[in-house]
Amino acid sequence: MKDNGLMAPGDALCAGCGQATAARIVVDTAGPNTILVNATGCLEVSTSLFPTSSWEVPWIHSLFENTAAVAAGVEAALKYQDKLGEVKVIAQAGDGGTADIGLQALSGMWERGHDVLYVCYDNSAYMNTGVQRSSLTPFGASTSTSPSGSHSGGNPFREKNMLKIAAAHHIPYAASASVGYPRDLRRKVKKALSIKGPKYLHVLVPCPLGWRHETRLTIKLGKLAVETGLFPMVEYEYGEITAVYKIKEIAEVEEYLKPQGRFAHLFDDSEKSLNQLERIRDLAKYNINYYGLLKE
Ligand SMILES: Cc1ncc(C[n+]2csc(CCOP(=O)(O)OP(=O)(O)O)c2C)c(N)n1
Ligand code: SF4
Repeated sequence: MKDNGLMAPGDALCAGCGQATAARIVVDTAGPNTILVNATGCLEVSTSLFPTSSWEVPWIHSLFENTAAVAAGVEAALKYQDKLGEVKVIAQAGDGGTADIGLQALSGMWERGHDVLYVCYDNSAYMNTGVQRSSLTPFGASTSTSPSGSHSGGNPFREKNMLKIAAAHHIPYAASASVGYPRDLRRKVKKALSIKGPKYLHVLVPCPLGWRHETRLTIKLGKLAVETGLFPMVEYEYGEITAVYKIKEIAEVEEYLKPQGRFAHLFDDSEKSLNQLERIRDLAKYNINYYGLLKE
């Protein structure tokens, strides 16, 4: 895949960071006529170490709470200058910045119909501040605020469905993607940017530090999340499902969970862990049936 170098090398993201690869693909596909608005989080702090910047396009750091509002303001200014379309606006944030802290500004931006692509890099926790649980942390994952132990099996809650929340705003395009499928991600970015109005991309980005997996497994885990049915790749247009990524052969959830230290406690053969594993298998089965993920 050609890389235009719009996210320059030399950032401070961890080796094997899924977010680094996904962000590079997003900005590279968008091209040089892009303004980026970046919420706080790993991607922001690791690419803007004063006095340097990794970004070869105009880039603004916003707070968590107002990322979508800042992007909406940039869009309005471009509209006033008659430059919208010629220049694209992309907002980007982690799952904490998107599903928790920045959600109300995001909802407002969608409702008002701003011509902005919002990208959520979902590494499923607040990684930058020490792996605290977010509302997108999967059931059973051990984090610093949902640690596994004798009285806890990790995160007791099921994650929010951010894609459905986006689709419920009847925006022109909302899709999920995974860094495990870079060509598919590139296609979705192109498609989103060809559509006028608010667009949302939810990208799964495995994080070796928080998921506690070997750095070489990032892309493989990005694929297995999809192949197990735990992370369905779905496209919505104006609130309706228009495409689903079909799986040829369903992978076992254990194959996905075992290489990740955050799920290590689920393999101690206790009754509690076996029940939790069964619940995760059920979540995967639910997605497979609900979205019709299996290729016939
Ligand atoms: C309102 C607010 N609350 C908390 C923080 C502290 N903080 C900085 S980065 C971060 C975690 C970011 O998590 P996420 O958005 O998922 O991005 P990641 O670092 O995982 O890529 C937090 C909580 C902050 N900067 N502002
Ligand atoms: S902590 Fe995770 S998301 Fe943050 S830079 Fe490291 S690998 Fe990437």
